[in-house]
Amino acid sequence: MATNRTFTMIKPDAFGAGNSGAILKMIEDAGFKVVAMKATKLTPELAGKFYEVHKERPFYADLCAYMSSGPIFAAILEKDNAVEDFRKLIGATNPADAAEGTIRKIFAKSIEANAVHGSDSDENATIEGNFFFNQAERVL
Ligand code: YYY
Ligand code: MG
Repeated sequence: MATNRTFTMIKPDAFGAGNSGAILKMIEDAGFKVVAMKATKLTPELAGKFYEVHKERPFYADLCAYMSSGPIFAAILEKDNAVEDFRKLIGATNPADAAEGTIRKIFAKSIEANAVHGSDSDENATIEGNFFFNQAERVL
């Protein structure tokens, strides 16, 4: 079932650099409403679970270490066509390839420390939102 929600994280590089507010402003200015949000810090085990789909990839161990290296913001966002529009707003995984004006182009430090996460499908948006938030922690 198509939904109008996506899931994002402001990753340790952007959080640590104090860019969370500027990134959230870009997200809100693009028409997304925050329906759940919290600051948290992943353990390596939780990061491993979140990115389990990548467990055979060469970057997996580094990614799990990186994503548990500092605090993050996790959030569920709402907008028509949320998943696709949010992927457009954040830009390509590698900031070197990201379009001008995208969040990753502006804030990412590297392909790994790339400032933000965005779900890649409606199904994964639901799974990822449920990974961080229970029913009482989000706008229904
Ligand atoms: O969905 P997206 O975050 O744009 O990229 P994925 O291919 O799902 O990879 C997840 C995450 O892994 C990416 O945001 C950074 C990291 N990564 C990496 O460190 N090196 C790569 N060659 C590819 C991805
Ligand atoms: Mg992905």
